[in-house]
Amino acid sequence: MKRQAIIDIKEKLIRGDRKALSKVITMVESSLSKDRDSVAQLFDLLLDVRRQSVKIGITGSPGVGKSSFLNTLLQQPYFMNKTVAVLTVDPSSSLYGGSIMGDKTRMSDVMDMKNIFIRPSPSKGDLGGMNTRTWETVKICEYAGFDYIFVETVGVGQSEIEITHLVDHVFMLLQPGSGDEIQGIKKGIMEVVDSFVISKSDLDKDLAHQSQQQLKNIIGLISSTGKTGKSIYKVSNLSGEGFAPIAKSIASIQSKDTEDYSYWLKKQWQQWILEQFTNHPAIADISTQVIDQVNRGELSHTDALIKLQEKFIQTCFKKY
Ligand SMILES: Nc1nc2c(ncn2[C@@H]2O[C@H](COP(=O)(O)OP(=O)(O)OP(=O)(O)O)[C@@H](O)[C@H]2O)c(=O)[nH]1
Ligand SMILES: [Mg+2]
Repeated sequence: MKRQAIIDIKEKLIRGDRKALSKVITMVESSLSKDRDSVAQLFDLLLDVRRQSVKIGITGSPGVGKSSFLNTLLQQPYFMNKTVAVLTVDPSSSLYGGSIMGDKTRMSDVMDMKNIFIRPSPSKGDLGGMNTRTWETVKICEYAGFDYIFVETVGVGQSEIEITHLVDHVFMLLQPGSGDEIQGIKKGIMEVVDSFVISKSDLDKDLAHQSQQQLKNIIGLISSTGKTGKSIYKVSNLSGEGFAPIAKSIASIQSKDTEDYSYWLKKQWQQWILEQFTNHPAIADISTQVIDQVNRGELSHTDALIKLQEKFIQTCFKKY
């Protein structure tokens, strides 16, 4: 993209032009070096723009009701005069199945609302999750001036932890009666989730209540004081029951001042180094060889690692 075109698109983006926003997100998602170059120039131009959106993560198992939850939440009166971007991180992995169409239809009530912008964000093989492009997309939406940015992501372990580096507040959705699921939530994840939501409570009200109590007990146990400040809501995404207190709590969420640039920057250069390493012809050759030797029992895995490390140092640092 020519310099002037980048300047123009920046101006449109910060005015909130949706077409420009979509175009920039497509550029962010592209791996072509010309697009990466335009994105770099654009971020450079945006450096002096100060914008802050409240960023909220919605996580939970596939099918727990995340998109339906957003569909109902965004129809609450509080959001009527707010601008909102919804990014659904779609795990491209065949294991979890793509659900772009699912997300669009589950959010059909809000899809055409003027204040709402919905965009599926491919996770490009990052299982269930966030990648540095997701972070860049969130930044771009922030520059576009949205009051709120919601990120929907399937909860598959790592992504629940990682989402905390992207948003100010994390909601985790659980199905009623998912006792085993509740027991199985790792302590680390319990700690990073800010609010829990028992969804689909219309299916069985008693069971939903039981799940809420069970979750309360578990959360109390992991905290030394018994008080965690974490809320546990109970909703029906279909009837809209239980949403008023959630909208109220969202109204009081403050955007964090400290941005997690360092986390994503580190992830970005780690990915880059890994690509350089694995795509280097000399490394590719030797790694196939050593893997074969290890498989045949001719080389120990520890020696294989040493061989690879030596090759890496020879290849990448010989100039210095
Ligand atoms: N009874 C009932 N069904 C619901 C509720 N919320 C969602 N569903 C149904 O559950 C199914 C999955 O809902 P989604 O909103 O697509 O769930 P999701 O978590 O976004 O799914 P993925 O994005 O595929 O992980 C759909 O068939 C919804 O109609 C609810 O509150 N009550
Ligand atoms: Mg969904």
